Amino acid sequence: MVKKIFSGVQPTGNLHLGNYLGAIKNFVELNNNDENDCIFCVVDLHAITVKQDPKELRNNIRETVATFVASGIDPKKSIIFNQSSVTAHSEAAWILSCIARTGWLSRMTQFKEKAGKDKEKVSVGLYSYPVLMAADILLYDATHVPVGDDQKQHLELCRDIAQKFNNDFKAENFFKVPEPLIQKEFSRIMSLKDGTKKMSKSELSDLSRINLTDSSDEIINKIRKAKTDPLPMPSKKEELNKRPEAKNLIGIYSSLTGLTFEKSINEFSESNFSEFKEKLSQVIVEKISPISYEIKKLLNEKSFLDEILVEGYEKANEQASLKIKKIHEIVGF
Ligand code: AQP
Repeated sequence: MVKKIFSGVQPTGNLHLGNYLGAIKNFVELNNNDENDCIFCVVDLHAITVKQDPKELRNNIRETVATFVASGIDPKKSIIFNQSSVTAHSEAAWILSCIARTGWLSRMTQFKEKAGKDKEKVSVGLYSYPVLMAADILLYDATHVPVGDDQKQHLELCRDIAQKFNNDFKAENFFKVPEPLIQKEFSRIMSLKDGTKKMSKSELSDLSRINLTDSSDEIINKIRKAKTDPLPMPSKKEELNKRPEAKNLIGIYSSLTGLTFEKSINEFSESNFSEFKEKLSQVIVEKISPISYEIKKLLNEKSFLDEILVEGYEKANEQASLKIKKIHEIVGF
């Protein structure tokens, strides 16, 4: 069966190792499988749920496209486009927001985390963000959605919205109910400064994350300064449950080398963190440096990046326009 893949990344700058290991690495594998039909979206409408500087946003959109291509996504094989260019996304999001229930949205933990204590002051868009995400996916009849573990709840909401729309309008199978594609292990990369918080673009401290554009020296320095605990490296997997920072660093090592947790633990069992950190930096530099080099090179080829978005827009818009037309008919417009 052909898998129809859809996923998105926000052009909010500072794309990091968490985005790469949790999502983009998986996108590349899916792109490389000829049986898949992939769409990767730069979700700029999602980005503006928090304040963005227009000039920076424009640059970040190009940088996200450059990151996709530098990581190995082939724009001739997969559709790469910008969400705001296909107006059906905003339109479908409004229609689906009349299907989604406020009770469903108020259970979303990412909103609670991002809004923090000041819920009254965040944008309405931040609250309804998961409905727009459902529109993104459902417009293309995506069957599979590769995301990091943090997006699992939003995907469940998307499934609920699809099913309710189909039931309410007696439109059996009109919206495909998509499956999440979440890696079983290492699907949530944590901050280098706090192993209980996810690695994130918006975290103020740059030392908390490895950016995909970091130089080798920056990577080495950040890993050297990464938080650990006073104990030697663990000798058993069970020990990691109480040692979040060690678990995260070993997880990053395993994810990049393709080794299991157990094999990585055995390799460094009871040695010093400094020895492990040296090897970890080396592995990260080996993986990230070529991507970083390619991103920087592509950022000087603005017209090439813009052409990818124009071609992607044409293909995505063709599909989304057909679907939104059918949605209009079903709804009674
Ligand atoms: N720490 C992470 N570990 C694993 N996967 C992650 N993803 C993000 N952070 C991690 C996955 O990356 C994809 C793109 O994410 P996004 O840019 O759309 O937004 P996000 O999840 O909100 O990313 P950030 O870094 O946390 O941004 P801010 O700080 O702005 O909130 C998604 O598939 C996501 O799961």
